[in-house]
Amino acid sequence: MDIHTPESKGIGRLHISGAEGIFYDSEITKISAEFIKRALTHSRGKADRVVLTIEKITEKPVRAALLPVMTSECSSPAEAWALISRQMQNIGISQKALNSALKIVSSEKTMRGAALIAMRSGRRLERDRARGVRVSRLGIDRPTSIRLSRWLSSRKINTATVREALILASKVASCKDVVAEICVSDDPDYTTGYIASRSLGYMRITGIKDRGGMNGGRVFFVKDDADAEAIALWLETTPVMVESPNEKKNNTHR
Ligand code: WAQ
Ligand code: MG
Repeated sequence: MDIHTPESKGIGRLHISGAEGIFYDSEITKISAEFIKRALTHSRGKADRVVLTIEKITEKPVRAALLPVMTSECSSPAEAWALISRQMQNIGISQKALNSALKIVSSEKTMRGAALIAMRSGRRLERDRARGVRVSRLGIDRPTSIRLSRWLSSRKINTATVREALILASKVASCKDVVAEICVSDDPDYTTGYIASRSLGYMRITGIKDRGGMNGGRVFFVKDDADAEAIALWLETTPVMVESPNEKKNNTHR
């Protein structure tokens, strides 16, 4: 689903938000209603166009492990960024790549998708820099979903925002050429973001942005010699179902 602002003078339509998932047939009417309700009450603005697309998935989804969740409390974006830099440097992300990432997540000119950044050179690798790479065709299997809801509820964070971000991060982390992700919500009131990688898991970071900020974005750090086109295609089109890591072995793909 995608929602847009009205055309304003000379600017054209702005993309407010999007959401996607893989669902069973029996869930589709309920999920569609939930998506539409979210679209009509979004904190980034009032939409005048909502586009809902429902596609049958014909390929058998590949499996990816649900990342483990932890939370680091930070009280300001500066403190959060210091933590992020430390963690990212530990897994080999260069200063150049971090600077490039900071620029993206601090910008109010938000992208629809994520930037692909080479982890050493810091170069931007995605073909369309205004749009970025939009991760899609991702879901969670039923037993994992039930267990996850229970666990998140016990920590009072069982929201669609957390669940969807965790599923997305788990798909992204399962791509072998992606080394890490940084995410800052573009919703002005959502000040918790996360960093994620196969080794780090899904690390939520509070205070990652100032309340009221219209900035936000996602960055995927990839290996410098990786095929960026192939990564983008995989993230956008390959159906992936996330499941508890104990269900089966931890797969990486591509
Ligand atoms: N694929 C790639 N990039 C995306 C996608 C997608 N499907 N959806 C959003 N983005 C990018 C886009 O640039 C947005 O501006 C940015 O990410 C932020 O998107 O555990 O709500 O949907 O409490 O605003 C983190 C949850 C929530 C942390 C993140 O992101 C927690 C969030 P938003
Ligand atoms: Mg948003």
